[in-house]
Amino acid sequence: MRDTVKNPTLRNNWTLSEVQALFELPFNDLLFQAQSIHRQHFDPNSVQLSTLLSIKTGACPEDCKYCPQSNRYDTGLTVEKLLAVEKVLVEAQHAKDSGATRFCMGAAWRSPKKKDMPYIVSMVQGVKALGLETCMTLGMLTSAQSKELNKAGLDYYNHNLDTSREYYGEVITTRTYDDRLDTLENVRQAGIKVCSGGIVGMGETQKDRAGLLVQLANLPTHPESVPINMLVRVEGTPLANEEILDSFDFIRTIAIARILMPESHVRLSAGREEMNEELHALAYFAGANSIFCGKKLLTTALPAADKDMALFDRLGIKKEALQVEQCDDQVEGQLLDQLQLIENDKHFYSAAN
Ligand code: SAM
Ligand code: DTB
Ligand code: SF4
Repeated sequence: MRDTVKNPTLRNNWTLSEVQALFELPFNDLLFQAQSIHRQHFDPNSVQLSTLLSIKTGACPEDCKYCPQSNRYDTGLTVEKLLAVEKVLVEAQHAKDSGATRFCMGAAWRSPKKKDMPYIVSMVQGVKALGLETCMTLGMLTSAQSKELNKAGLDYYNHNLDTSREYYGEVITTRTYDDRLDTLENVRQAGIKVCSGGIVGMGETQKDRAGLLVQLANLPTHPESVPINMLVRVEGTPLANEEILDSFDFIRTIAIARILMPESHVRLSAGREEMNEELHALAYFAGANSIFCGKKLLTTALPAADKDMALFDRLGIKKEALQVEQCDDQVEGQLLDQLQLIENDKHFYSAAN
């Protein structure tokens, strides 16, 4: 089964030097290897669509140097309190109508407080009842909070390691690398699927990019979803003037994520607004098979959805359909209806077949 990484032949003993050697391969050799592995595990012409919604925006006490939502940097962001559950559900319905199969809700928190949990639980239950997969990213989670969210029906939790352990302290000082690993462990133990990746283009070295991928691939179970974000350089953040990462180094990072975590969805995540169609196509060839699609990421822009769909058409890519094996009894009826609709939509590839 592709989405719960249970295959005992998958490796989680990668060494840094092995991964650095992959980064040193000639570009065509690396892409050939990544594409060959991709084809063994996925339909190469299918890409999963997720939609993001910021459910609580800005005024975050953390100091992540890349982030427009930290209260330490003046980025001109409009701060918003936790959205009402009804408002979230309206947005989730729009996302579903636009073809997304997963709805990701993000909050600018260090971690959720006790008073927030009932609202968060209602959001998960409501979005799930619409027949969408649910994902949240709320900062650090305790074991008890993870269990509560699993019970509510949360499918995925996004919590990024962001960079290598060595470079991490250059970017964030208000929580440790081990805090992040603890949250990933709590989420995994609670039975929620893990979405974890990082950001490139923050001034890190190639060794740091290799170090990040080694950390992710050597987790006891690979994250089911691995977002690779290109830094969005937001005015007012300390990284606003960071040098842009070479496009081919970005593609190499995606290709190596694919090689190391063959059964995971690798997401071409933030930064797409500044990537042209050719770079998108290369990322899909390197093994990226998921994107955020919709009006925006959390606070920054995304390419227009019709632009993404036009490129899918030109490349013969189809949207990945929701996998029936992931649903629970409550939403099965709605899913079957959805699958019926999907059969009539030429953009969809059914991963259930
Ligand atoms: N506050 C929670 C946390 O940090 O765990 C959840 C929301 S936070 C915005 C989610 C992720 O977005 C971060 O871990 C980071 O990887 C990514 N992110 C934030 N700002 C970004 C930027 N400017 N460019 C690329 N990725 C970014
Ligand atoms: C992830 O890895 N990238 C998304 C999602 N997980 C939450 C967030 C990207 C945020 C980019 C900056 C912004 O829009 O605020
Ligand atoms: Fe806060 Fe998350 Fe942004 Fe860090 S990445 S400042 S924790 S919202």
